[in-house]
Amino acid sequence: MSTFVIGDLHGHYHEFASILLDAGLVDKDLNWTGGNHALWLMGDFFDRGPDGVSCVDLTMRLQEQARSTGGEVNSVIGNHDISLLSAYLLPDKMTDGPYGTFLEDWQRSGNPEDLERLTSRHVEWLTSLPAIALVDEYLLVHADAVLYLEYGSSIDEVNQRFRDIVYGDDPHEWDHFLEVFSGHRYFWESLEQAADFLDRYGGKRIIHGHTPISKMVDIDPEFIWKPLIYNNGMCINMDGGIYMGSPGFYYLLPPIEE
Ligand SMILES: [Mn+2]
Repeated sequence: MSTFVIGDLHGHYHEFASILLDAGLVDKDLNWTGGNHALWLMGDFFDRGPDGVSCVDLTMRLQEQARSTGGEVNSVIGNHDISLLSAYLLPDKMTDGPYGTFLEDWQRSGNPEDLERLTSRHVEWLTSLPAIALVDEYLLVHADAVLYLEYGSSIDEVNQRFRDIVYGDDPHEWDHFLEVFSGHRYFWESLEQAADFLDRYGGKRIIHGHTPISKMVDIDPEFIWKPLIYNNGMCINMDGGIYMGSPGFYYLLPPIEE
């Protein structure tokens, strides 16, 4: 059994389908052919791109199909997923920031069609996604940001806190959450910060998305077809920047030898 990881999709459904085909996880009709393999997404299904709802629909359908063959499809939740949820769940409440309501704030990078097509079924699925997952000694988080540490000292605690916030309707809590969830480069800043993060939550490698690789190193997104591995191999950035022109890619988690 192997684990495949795919980074931030941002509504790029066709690229998602191509990556899945390329990985051999689906057939040409996009039905699961991954058997008992696992596939993890890194969150940020929405915004900056044309069709986030179809990305989620396909993921949800593959999750069902994979279950029936002993496989697994899952995702950690991203800040843009939370941002869309805020527009759906508390559209008219005011944020603390300069842009007015949660709906107006979301509209700056959101696709109106996604909000129109979003159903309670999608919302239920999105709100159930974990913030952090430990998969074969790899610690998966969407963002390379410090916020997780603010919300708990164990994986279960952080996942529970995330859920409490999205099931709640306190605009200040939502607002703060969205703000700290948009931090970047926390692991890139220092190897110690990354090591402490692993000490806190467990695992031997951090896998994240959220910060396009071209914003860390000087490479044209069109030529990014593999993750950026940094901090002596401790950190793996999966965000090729599909919305900036990267074709996207999958990463097959190698066994960790130490
Ligand atoms: Mn993000």
